[in-house]
Amino acid sequence: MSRKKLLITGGAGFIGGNFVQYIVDKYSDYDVYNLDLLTYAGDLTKHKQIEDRDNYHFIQADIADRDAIMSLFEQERFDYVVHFAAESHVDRSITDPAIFVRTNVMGTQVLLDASRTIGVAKFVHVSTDEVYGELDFDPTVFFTEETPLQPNSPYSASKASSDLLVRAYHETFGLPMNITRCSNNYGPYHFPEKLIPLTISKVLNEQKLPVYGDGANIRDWLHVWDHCAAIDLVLHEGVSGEVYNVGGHNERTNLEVVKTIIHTLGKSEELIEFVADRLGHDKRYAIDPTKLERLGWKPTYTFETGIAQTIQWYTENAEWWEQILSGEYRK
Ligand code: NAD
Ligand code: TDX
Repeated sequence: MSRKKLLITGGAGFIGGNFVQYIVDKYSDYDVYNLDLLTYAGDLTKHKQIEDRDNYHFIQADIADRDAIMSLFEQERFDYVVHFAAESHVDRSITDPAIFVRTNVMGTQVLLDASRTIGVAKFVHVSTDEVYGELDFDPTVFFTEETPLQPNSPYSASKASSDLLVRAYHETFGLPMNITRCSNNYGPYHFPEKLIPLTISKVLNEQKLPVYGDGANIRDWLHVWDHCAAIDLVLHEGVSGEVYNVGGHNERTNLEVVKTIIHTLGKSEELIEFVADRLGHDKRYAIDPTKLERLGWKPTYTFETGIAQTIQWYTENAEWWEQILSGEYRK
């Protein structure tokens, strides 16, 4: 079998970084190209173990740089594209929406143009359950692939826009694609601005833990390695043109998540500090993953096993998140 060329965008970030390592380890017959601009969220120290492998290549580039992306595609003729690169933090999208439109919408469009012009066997667009908007607290109702898109934040609106472009390039130009919509990920190398890594790092430093509003908002947590396996399956087995939701039925209120971390690390709940709520704060996300399960996917972590593994990882790898918090990683 001939070698395959796989382009992974955003492979210096959290999920893309875990996916790069997963693929490089699993497929020695794939040449993996990690394309990343190295924004504040990108960090290559996580790839020390694989950076010398023959089947791993890093390219520093901006997905919105049309000339650079077109010439790269002409030169490399990728078989597959898995697209993670994005501005990903909801709070930042409230203070600075413009960069979210540039990266998430225009950047995706540039990649789509390059993919359809040069031709790829599959374009997998990694999206989010946040494009469906919010659910109320009725535990019998979930997001399915048929739920209408009703994004509420500038971040989710930019992701929904990119989803629609991917869909349109399939319908109009026949681009082979899948869209995955995943619930909240957690696990190793999660940037410490997001709830779980922020809370773990602050508990370890005995600092106050900011909980927005009353802490009753619900997220559906998925271990990043289970997400990687889902994307692998969709890339190879997903029916072109289809959307797949990814989630593991692990709904928790934010307060439950924070208290679990505090108790696991043997600290006091007095660290919790209720702060002003996020603007437009979505109440609840919850995924129905039946369609992906029918394709053959099943999560291996429960929230209990996954959060225990994650807390242990952050405890044992303090030098990774400390260099992020100090800004040292930017050097
Ligand atoms: P992240 O912020 O950790 O990483 C994003 C990466 O993209 C960084 O390495 C950054 O340098 C890179 N990047 C940003 N702008 C770029 C540009 N213009 N050109 C090239 N690279 C650029 O994000 P993440 O949490 O790993 O999320 C990855 C993807 O998964 C995103 O598309 C996000 O919307 C989606 N997603 C995330 C979650 C989650 O819980 N984290 C859940 C569902 C979906
Ligand atoms: O300090 C905090 N305090 C707090 O109460 C932070 C950072 C968050 N929160 C709350 C807001 C959310 O209800 O915790 C919940 C999780 O917040 P984030 O970690 O910022 O994640 P969320 O906004 O749910 O979005 C994440 O999941 C979906 C990712 O960042 C997105 O990229 C993904 O699409």
